[in-house]
Amino acid sequence: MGSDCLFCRIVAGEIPATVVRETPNTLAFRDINPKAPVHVLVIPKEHYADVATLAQGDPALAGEVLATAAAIADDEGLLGDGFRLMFNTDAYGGQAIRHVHAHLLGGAPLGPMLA
Ligand code: D5M
Repeated sequence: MGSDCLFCRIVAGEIPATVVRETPNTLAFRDINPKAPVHVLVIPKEHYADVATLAQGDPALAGEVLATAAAIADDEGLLGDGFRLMFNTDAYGGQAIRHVHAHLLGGAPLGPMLA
């Protein structure tokens, strides 16, 4: 995808981000507009538009994204109290950036998702 994709540009080091974890195939960085005390985005370095194309195209890589998110939840002290991990997907899901990203949210009670 490259220069048209904001998150590909973060992976390439062309745009700064506060990186909290990097693995050979994934990158995690703090959300620029945090909605919770901990708000981290976890992405595969390879461009997939959304979680459906990622999970269907490379399920092992989807698993690596989840494993990276779990490791950060542990690092950030979220295990035990709990956290939210979510993928906004396409138009109805409210996905603004079309490079798949997991939102890892925690550090305070988040309330019910569907009230
Ligand atoms: O969420 C897209 C998320 O991406 C939203 O919470 C803001 C965040 N964002 C946008 N630009 C940046 C940069 N440059 N660094 C870190 N975070 C960023 P969505 O699920 O697509 O609505």
